[in-house]
Amino acid sequence: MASIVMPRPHTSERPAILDWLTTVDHKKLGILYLYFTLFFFAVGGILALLVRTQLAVADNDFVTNDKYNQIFTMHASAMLFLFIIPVWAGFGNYMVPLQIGAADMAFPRINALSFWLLPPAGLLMFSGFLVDGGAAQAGWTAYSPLARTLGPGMDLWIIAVLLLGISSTIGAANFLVTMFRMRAPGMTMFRMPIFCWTMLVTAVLQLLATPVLAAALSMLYIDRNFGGSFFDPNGGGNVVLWQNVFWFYSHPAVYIMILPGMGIVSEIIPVFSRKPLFGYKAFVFATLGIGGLGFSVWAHHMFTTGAVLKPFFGFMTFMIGIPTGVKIFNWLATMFRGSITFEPPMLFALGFISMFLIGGINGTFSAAVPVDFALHDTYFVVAHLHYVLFGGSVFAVFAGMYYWFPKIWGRRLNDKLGTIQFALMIVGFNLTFFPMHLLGLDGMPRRIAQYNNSDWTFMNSISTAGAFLIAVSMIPFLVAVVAAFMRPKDQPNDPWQGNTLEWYTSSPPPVHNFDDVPEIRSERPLFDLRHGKADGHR
Ligand code: HAS
Ligand code: CU
Repeated sequence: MASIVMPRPHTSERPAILDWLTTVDHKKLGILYLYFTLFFFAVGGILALLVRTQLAVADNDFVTNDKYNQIFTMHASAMLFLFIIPVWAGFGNYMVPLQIGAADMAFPRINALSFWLLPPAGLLMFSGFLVDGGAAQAGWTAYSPLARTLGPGMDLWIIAVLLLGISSTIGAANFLVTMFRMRAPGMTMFRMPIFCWTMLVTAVLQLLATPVLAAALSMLYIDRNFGGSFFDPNGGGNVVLWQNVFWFYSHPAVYIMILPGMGIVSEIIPVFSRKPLFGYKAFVFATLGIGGLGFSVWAHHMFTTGAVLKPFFGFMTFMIGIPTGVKIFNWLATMFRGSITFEPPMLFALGFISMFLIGGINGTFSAAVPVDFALHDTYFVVAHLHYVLFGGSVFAVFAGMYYWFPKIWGRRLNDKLGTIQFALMIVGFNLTFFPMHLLGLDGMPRRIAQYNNSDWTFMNSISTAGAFLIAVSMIPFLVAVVAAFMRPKDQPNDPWQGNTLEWYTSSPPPVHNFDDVPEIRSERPLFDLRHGKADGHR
């Protein structure tokens, strides 16, 4: 069968800035998402350094309690809502249409709307620092009754998170329709790249869970501004209700934050091991399994309220380790006897697997109810969430950056700088977060501005030093990016000998993505082409 010729849209001659502001091209929107989210990664990072400076030693008074609460709340809110969740929409926007052989997303204008909801949300959330009483300070979980009583910064936070929720809901619908309706001929569902599958399941989770968050936030807004008492026992409300609705969204949301990262790692491991992904279908079903089980574990955040069915939620939480374990096994089996090379994308992918494994297993500790009663609200949980979210998600973001940079920007990031960044980051990361396990076991509570136990100073100062090392690890990355942009675009279509369709077209791709799409006979169309198993223009 010959290759399929794609239609070409017109290209327009407009000022570049106008072009960026009005673009509906999934690639440009993807790039805007990446710029936006990396900006908030930096903002969140600076707030984290403030948190760590305050906690470096016992009885520190670098910031007031009140400021501290704002800082840690806005740190987490920026990292989760303005960085990790939308960064996947960024990679997804750029890569999903390319990987399935489409010319764009299904609804390009809705796609632009999904992106343009983010900047006002970011502005609103952070403008809290300018109003009376300061920014939100009830944690990213906004627990009531505390969240009912705080100043207007809390309202700004609620509206911002609502906007972000709308953005991810319509974005999710767009991804689903794109993957269901726009696949190139021959690209069956079970030939879609794993990254697309993880975006698909993520989109389903977003579509089902985010409206619940929107409802929760609306109730909180009504409680705060219109005399509601959803979460006020004095008016017949229930504070645990907030936790139920919040976690019904936010536990699935932790998989929203990790699944696409797992997808990226699953793209990288086979390419740099020169082997097909071990157990493609098992991987897809494991992803679906995590998605499904993800809705039945939320109450593991609420064991200590005593108001949930502990054996059920404990058991389900253990169960969710199984599909995740399948994935770890798949990645290891893919590497087994492969001819592995250690370019930066692979280093970050390996960092992901090892660090996420630690985070996953220490999460399972808290699934055991009696253990959770000891660990809940201690630094152990903070260690867990950072091993999965930084050791997992953030390592995957950088894996994806190094891997797809040549495709997106036509230039390759310097390997040496990437290796240095990785080395600094993994050391800094473990210095920062490993001691938190020990502090948590020793009973150090989380979400405190000060501790007056000088026994905890040693571990805390190591942790603070590690945080600054993580900050330093961003320098080689920035240097690599600047250096790359100072060179002309020189990347071939397929610099890594990839497997998936995005490597078929030029780097960066033309506006219409593909001049033609090769025959697709497996989940590795480019491998098939290189080995003469399919037709294409090359
Ligand atoms: Fe979690 C709290 C349990 C995955 C993020 N998690 C959090 C918070 C965040 C977060 C942000 O059950 C704090 C929220 C807050 O601010 O209060 N989590 C788990 C479990 C998994 C898990 C069981 N979490 C994630 C991911 C996240 C994330 C992914 C984001 C990216 N988490 C909890 C619990 C709490 C919690 C409690 C509440 C704690 C508290 O008290 O507040 C699983 O999905 C992890 C599965 C992965 C593995 C590793 C690979 C599996 C293999 C198979 C064999 C492993 C076995 C386990 C048989 C398990 C290799 C061995 C077990 C032993 C004990 C040795
Ligand atoms: Cu959870």
